[in-house]
Amino acid sequence: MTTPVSTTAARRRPALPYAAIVIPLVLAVTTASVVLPVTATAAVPDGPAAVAAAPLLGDDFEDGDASGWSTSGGQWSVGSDDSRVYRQRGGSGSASARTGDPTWTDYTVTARIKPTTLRPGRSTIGVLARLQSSTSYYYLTLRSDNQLELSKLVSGRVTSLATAPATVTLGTWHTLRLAVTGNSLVGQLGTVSVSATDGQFGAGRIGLVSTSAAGSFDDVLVEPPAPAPDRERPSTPGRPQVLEVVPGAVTITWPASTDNVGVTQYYVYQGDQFYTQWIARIVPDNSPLTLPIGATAASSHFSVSARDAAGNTSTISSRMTVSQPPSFPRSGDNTVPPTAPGPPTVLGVTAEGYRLGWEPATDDLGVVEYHVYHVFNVDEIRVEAKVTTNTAVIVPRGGYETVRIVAYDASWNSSSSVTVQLPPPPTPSALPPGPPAR
Ligand SMILES: [Ca+2]
Ligand SMILES: [Ca+2]
Ligand SMILES: [Ca+2]
Repeated sequence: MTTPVSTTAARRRPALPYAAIVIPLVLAVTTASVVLPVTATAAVPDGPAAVAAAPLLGDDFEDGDASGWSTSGGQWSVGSDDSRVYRQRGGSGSASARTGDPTWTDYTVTARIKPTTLRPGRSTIGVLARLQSSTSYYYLTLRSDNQLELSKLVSGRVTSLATAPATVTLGTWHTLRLAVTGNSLVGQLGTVSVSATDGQFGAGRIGLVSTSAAGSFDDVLVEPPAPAPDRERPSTPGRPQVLEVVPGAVTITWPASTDNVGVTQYYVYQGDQFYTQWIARIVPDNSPLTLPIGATAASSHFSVSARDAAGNTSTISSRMTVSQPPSFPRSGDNTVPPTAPGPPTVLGVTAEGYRLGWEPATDDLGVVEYHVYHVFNVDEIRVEAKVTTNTAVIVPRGGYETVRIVAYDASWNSSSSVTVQLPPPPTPSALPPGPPAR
């Protein structure tokens, strides 16, 4: 019997019917068939890739009956082959068996068909779709003269819509597939396909047909059209938020993105200069995420984009910026920041670089750490040193460069700072003359 699949899963056998079916290529000759030593593997869609929506109907006849089917012409009965099959034994005249729902519009009907009697000429056997009455429908058939034919029957009058050469072999299973989608009609037998555009019948039941032919039918399956691919990108995620900053790391989250299907990934971007940005992590959701902060990053910025399973990517969120944290754990809840340290001056030039010094900052609880900010290459900014005393060594880069000192107390309150220009590195001509060359 036919099984409406809304209540139970399709009753098709999972392994055999829709797996790859090997069809011998047979050269059609009027007097004899010559079997070529070549086989074609018909890649009939199966498995997770093709199964997006539940089938509308499936019947493998293993329950031994054909309830749900109505017939006209022929001699229809459920019998045994390699499994239970629906057989049409009448080898003359037209026969059809129909089932399904007259409101079905777009779908694919698939069936395995084994012709057992084909008469010379235009003997046909196949599947039908969008049935209006027993004499009006679209149908896809195997023809005894080795053609795959897509046709339309209107009040009993046949219009051939498309044909393609195909190999039709008595006593062999053929998987026929007819897809009706809007005005598009596509028939398939393995790698052979036929198609046409016709809008006369917009909806209707499915069925099995034969004309001057007998055969067996099995594993009838009706599936809704594959869902349209998701082309809608997720919404832009919200600006990341800081949950916690500790020495060398920050923990962030962000307001989630939404998508018509579903967000599957977030790309988390990080940068340590205005113009830098790299993918720090790819994560499945906006759960708290801890990321390292580079030791010389004056500040680090974070932003995220969302992706769906189809690979659509949202625009990137607004940036959130975190200053380089002190190198010691935050303690206490003091709120009074240190005073600004004095302007840094170059105390001397050593092999390691410039030795800087500054007047110490003061704080109600005490200064714990100084950060030396160094700007060079116009706009590149680094924390070149984190020190506990009021001196530090930095490497001059040349060109216009500035430095400033920020003081931190134990509660990570930070001072203001005074920016000064760093003098250019000494040039060789300014150095004292060396010993005369010999
Ligand atoms: Ca069966
Ligand atoms: Ca989407
Ligand atoms: Ca303080």
